[in-house]
Amino acid sequence: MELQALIFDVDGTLADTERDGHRVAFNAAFAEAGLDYWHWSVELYGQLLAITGGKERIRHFIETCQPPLPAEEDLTALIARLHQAKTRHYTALLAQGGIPLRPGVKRLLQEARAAGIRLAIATTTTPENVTALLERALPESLSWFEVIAAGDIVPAKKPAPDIYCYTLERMGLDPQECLAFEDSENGLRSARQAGVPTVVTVNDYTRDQDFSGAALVLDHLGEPDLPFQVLAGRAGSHSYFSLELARQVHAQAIHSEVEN
Ligand code: XBP
Ligand code: MG
Repeated sequence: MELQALIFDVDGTLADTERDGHRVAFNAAFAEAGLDYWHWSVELYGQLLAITGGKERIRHFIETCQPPLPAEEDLTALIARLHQAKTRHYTALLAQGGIPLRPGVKRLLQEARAAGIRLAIATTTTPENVTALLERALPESLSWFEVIAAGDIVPAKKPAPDIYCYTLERMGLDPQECLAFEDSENGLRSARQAGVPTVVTVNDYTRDQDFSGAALVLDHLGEPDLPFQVLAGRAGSHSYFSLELARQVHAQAIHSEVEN
């Protein structure tokens, strides 16, 4: 099957948004609500990232760390209120400073688009967050993605395959006609369970996770003057991730699935 589309995760993949973006916004929301004892350090946040989705992550924190809670408020209402504030802080933070796209992302998007390869997003994050990121980092790209599947649009978040299944259905594509880009084990599991071959670009929070089943694992997509490092899989003589390499990795992945 020919490669028809690239499907991108957002957080950690398009941009390094977690440590200096989402985490900071969660803490700002906690402080604003007067929850003085709630603070997610860089290290604690790394552990909390095992749970995808901001609302789910707050609930997990409450259940496992048992921080002091404000009296007389239903837990679901408290979480919803904190998460709304967090989204406000996060989108404001992006609008002010912006978080740059990771190496090679813009170049690959442009190359794919010029070649008529279809583009989509499959993410756990809230839709406003995707818009805020891209509006600042690469505004024209918002119209390049024919599907932006985000947040609560499916009830089961990554590592469940639902967000990828939804994206594939909307695009009318077979999973084997696509290549996914993820940065985490949860994201990889989501894409693989949906049957989509997946390239992983790791970051500081995800570097040591289990990426078995990935078609290729890199430190980043690379640029002509910033070669990537191959952490698993084969990239031949390539030193940055081009559409040619995307086609090659996709073909290898399909071929090895047929063999296994
Ligand atoms: C990203 C996430 C998101 C963000 C927070 O996972 O887990 O929850 O951390 O976003 P992935 P919200 O990259 O695998 O999609 O607070 O908007 O949920
Ligand atoms: Mg991610």
